Amino acid sequence: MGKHTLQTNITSLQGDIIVPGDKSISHRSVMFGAVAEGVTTVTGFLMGEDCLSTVSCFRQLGVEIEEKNDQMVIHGKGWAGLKEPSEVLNVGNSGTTIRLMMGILAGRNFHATLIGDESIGKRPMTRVTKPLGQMGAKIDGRQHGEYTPLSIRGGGISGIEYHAPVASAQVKSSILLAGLQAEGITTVVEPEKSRDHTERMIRQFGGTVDEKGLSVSVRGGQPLKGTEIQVPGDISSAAFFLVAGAIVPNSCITLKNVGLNPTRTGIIDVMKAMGADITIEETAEEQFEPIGDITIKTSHLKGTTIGGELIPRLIDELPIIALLATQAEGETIIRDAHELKVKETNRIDTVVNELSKLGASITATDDGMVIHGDDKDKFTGGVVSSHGDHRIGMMLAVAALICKEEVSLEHKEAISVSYPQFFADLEKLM
Ligand code: SPQ
Repeated sequence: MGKHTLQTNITSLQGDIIVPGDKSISHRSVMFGAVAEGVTTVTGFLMGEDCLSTVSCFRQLGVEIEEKNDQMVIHGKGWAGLKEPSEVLNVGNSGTTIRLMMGILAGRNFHATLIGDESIGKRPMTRVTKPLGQMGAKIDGRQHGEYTPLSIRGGGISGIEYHAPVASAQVKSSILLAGLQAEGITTVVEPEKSRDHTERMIRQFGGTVDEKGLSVSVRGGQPLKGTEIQVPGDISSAAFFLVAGAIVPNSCITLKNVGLNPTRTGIIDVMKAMGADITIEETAEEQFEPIGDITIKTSHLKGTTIGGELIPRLIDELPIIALLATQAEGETIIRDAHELKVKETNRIDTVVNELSKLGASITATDDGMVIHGDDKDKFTGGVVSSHGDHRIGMMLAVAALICKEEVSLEHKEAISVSYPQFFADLEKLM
């Protein structure tokens, strides 16, 4: 494991960062490319460990995927081109890989076993195994299909109308991917809108999808055709620099090429409400996914309340938003965020425990946290851990920038899941 000493006492961050490719879109580009007919070329693919797990699983399913310079080239042969894997499929740390791949495998009449790392072994899977089972797939796993290892034999599935108990793009996408192979129409109704990359991807591959409010439907049996995908920068990765720029004194950072899909931009809304000095220049017309450059400067911040429909639009940014709130005047309340408990770690506990070690005053609640601001001078130093969670690791590296004393990070390696060059990019700004 080893401890990594983080940069502390930083007095200014200045410069531009080209944000690496969006993780959610990179996963989906490979999955759709694999089941489409013909060649798909993906530019700006995120070479992070999670997306590489997706690539290796689909290679095991018989799909030819080439890495050419900064492109991934996928030679899709349609749904029927997928073959029974001879070995277990290992998704590593990636919840997106396992849940979306289950939706694809639900329509395939062969057997597959799926495993992941220790964190994946604790993440709930009946949220997808139950609806996919209702469609007709045969799935089993530890605790009646709740935990890995999972085994699946798909094929002969029928469309359903599913009212999802949680707003989850992974649940929605898994059911839609099965629905594209099912008899009839498949509909998912969500309690709140989650990220819509799968819906956009279906259209990009020449398919149709009907969206009415919180309901999304697909017809089974429609052909998908290989295409070109330009992956925008990941707003969830940009988020660490947005917060760093807002809280480190005398800073001005421009984040280039960031995806601005409205189902993902909750952090921008929250930062503006808190008084952040943030400007956005949209550079690409809305087509497949909107893109732009974001500039952030240091400013005085005030506390806010975050809950309701905003939560799915910033769920992965809540750890870094919690840090931001420690530097705001007054109290910030995060609620309706139970889902944080079932991420790579229980992100309510890991955020509260690790930030408390550095001097923050922050309290866990059943569905979020309460952060008491005005801690600017309270941030000292200490030994903290990512607990194997990439977003916790990067949040702590940003927290260290405003610490007065030494900070060491345990399990730094987790950051490679979504942002392998994170520390190199951070150093460019110093
Ligand atoms: O893939 P994984 O491990 O689930 O990754 C995370 C992350 O922080 O990178 C969540 F832990 O992102 C999810 C996100 O929280 C990625 C995702 C997607 O691509 O569809 C959707 C969200 O999860 P969910 O459970 O709300 O659908």
